[in-house]
Amino acid sequence: MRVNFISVVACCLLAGGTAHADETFNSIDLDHDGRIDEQEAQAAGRAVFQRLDANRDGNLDVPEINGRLGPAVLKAADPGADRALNGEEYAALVTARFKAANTDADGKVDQDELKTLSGALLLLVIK
Ligand SMILES: [Ca+2]
Ligand SMILES: [Ca+2]
Ligand SMILES: [Ca+2]
Ligand SMILES: [Ca+2]
Repeated sequence: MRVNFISVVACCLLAGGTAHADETFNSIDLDHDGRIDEQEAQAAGRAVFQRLDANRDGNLDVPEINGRLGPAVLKAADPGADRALNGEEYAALVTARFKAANTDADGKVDQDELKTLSGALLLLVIK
């Protein structure tokens, strides 16, 4: 009985998580083909960039990034080493994470790919 109860709870939690993920997915998947192409990822990335750029100077500095990216990630994504990401640097990061998440290299990230660790890292920069 106890095992059954736990599996029912786990089932509901998973279902809830999926419903939320679908909502996010749909908002990024602009043409609703069930997959995210690089253009859609970049459009979502630009929206995130604008949302995070509180002082609208075209750069995300460390407080604006607000823990979303760790220091090592920021350093790697910031070849100019000014400790801030401009739009171009941020777009390059989105591209890199998009490619990493698209494990079958078919040009699109589907829902299963988005559920992987690489997919989670992609979501961090586009939602
Ligand atoms: Ca799509
Ligand atoms: Ca800024
Ligand atoms: Ca920079
Ligand atoms: Ca794919």
